[in-house]
Formats: sequence, C-alpha cells, structure tokens
Amino acid sequence: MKIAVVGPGALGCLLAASLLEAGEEVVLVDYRPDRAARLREQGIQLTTLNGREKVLPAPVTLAPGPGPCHLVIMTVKAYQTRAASQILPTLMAGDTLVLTLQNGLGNLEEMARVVGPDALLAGVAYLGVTRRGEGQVVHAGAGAIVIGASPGSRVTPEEVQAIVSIFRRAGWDCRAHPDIQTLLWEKLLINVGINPLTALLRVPNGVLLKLPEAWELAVAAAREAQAVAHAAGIPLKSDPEESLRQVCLATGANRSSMLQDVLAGRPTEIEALNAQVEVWGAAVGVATPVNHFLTQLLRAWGRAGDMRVG
Ligand code: KPL
Repeated sequence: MKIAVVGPGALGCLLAASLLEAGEEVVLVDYRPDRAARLREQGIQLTTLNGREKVLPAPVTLAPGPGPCHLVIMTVKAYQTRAASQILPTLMAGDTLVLTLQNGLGNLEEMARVVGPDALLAGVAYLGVTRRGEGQVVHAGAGAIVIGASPGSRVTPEEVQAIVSIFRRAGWDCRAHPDIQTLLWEKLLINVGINPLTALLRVPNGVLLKLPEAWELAVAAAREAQAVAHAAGIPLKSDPEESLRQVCLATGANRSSMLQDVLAGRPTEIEALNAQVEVWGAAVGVATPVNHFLTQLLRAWGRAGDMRVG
C-alpha cells in the first residue's frame, strides 16, 4: 500500500520507519527542500523502545509530493494543518483515505475545508516520541493508536479496520473506535494537563507525578476540559486524574511535544489545546480559568522570543 506521511517530525518519522519496516511503500512528505535533502542523506535514525539504534532510509519527497496514495497520514503540528492541507488534493485519488494523528482540536475541520469530509479519519496516538534532531527520533513511551472515521465522512468500518491492520502489522497497539469526537476529547484532556506544565517546567512527563503543585494544575486543567466536554454533549467516561497518571507513567521518560517545541524555540500547539478548552467553554457556559491561565502563559512565552534572558 502506498502511504504518504505528511510531516517529518518526531511522530511522522517514527510512523514512517515502522511502516517501512513492515514492508509498506512509504513516502515522507516535507515542504522544506534543505531538510528534505538532509533527511534523504542521513536517513531516519531511530532508537526503539528497548534502546536499540537503527538507521532506515528516509523516503522523503518534497511537497506537493508523490501523487495519489492509498493512505495519507497527517502528522504536522496543529498550527501547520491549514498550510499542509493545501497539498492534500495532489495526494488523493478516488479511493484515498486521509488520517490525522495530530494533537488538539480543529485539524479535521481544516482538512475538510480543502478536501471535504468524505475521506477523513482521525486518531489519537498515546505514545511518547522524542525528536533529538532532524530525522533522529527516540520511541520513549509505549501507548496505543486509536482511530475512527470522521463524523460526516463516507469511510466504512471495513476501511477503518484495514488501516488498523496496517498499523498492527507495523507493530502498533492499534484499534478502531466508533466515536472519534469522544476520542479526540479524551486525548485533549491528557494534552491540556501534561503539555503546558511539562513545557513551562522543562520536565519529562513522569516528573509531573512528583510535583504536587504541578500535578494539581494538570488535573485541574483536565477536569475543566472534561466539564466542557460534558456540557457540549460529549460523553467522556474516563477519570481525568487516572488517565493523566496512566499516560505520565507510560511515557515517563518522554519530553512532551510542547516541551520539545519550547526547547527548540518553535511555536507551540497551545491554540489547538488549552485555548480550545477556553473557546468551547465560553460557548457552553463553563468557566475554564486554569486553561485560560496556562494558555496565556504559553502565549506570553511565544511572544517573549529573544526578549528572554539566558
Ligand atoms: O501526546 C503527547 C504529547 O507529548 O503531545 C503525550 C501523549 C503527552 C506524550 O508526551
């Protein structure tokens, strides 16, 4: 099966490597010619969960890319989705399916604006993956990938299962879920708790469990998100604190994606995460002071730029 992975970041490289090893025909789509050339030369340098080092060829193609594929997997940062979606039509033919495995809310909507809802799926990846450098990724935490058809899409349960099988053959604990909205909010709960606090404190995920003040804020942010989801009619069954604990334990050594962004001086995904809880909260009449506070801190961090000392 011909699979395009759009976005050669940490998750994109890790997934591309695993799918390549499973014998799929993979193209990694990049929009930066300089990085694409370096990646092609260096390959994907992967440290596996059990610490083994491997180098795999990086089949990088410059956007708009390789022409129609059977499956397109979006792994760019949430703030790049609008721009990256513009290349989707060139990657699609009649039977192409497009799966977002990105953090946060709003990605499906951005993609649908360009290609319509018919072929769209979304999923969540609970795994920990740290990017050490271009094409250098450490698989630092085990976790499941759960996927489902987007509301309003024409993707059939059989097609979802076919993608589940592809991920399973590539070694992932992958399953289908009938309600993608619930799934995206369950993951949002995790990200609004872990990501901003690990980024601000510069600690790996597991350390949050050892910092009572930070833990209190992480749990409060996740509980607010749960209250907003309930008010919006999205039934979340899990207990936010327990879910956060499980993910912090499973990805303890991992640097959250927002911590990696902050350390690299990149924009963060705060607008797709805590800021969305605030937006939805305002719409359904639920107060979200902790998410507001964390959003404003991360926005200020982004604005501070080179006014920072040290
Ligand atoms: O999704 C993640 C992220 O870092 O963005 C978790 C699951 C929290 C892993 O670090």
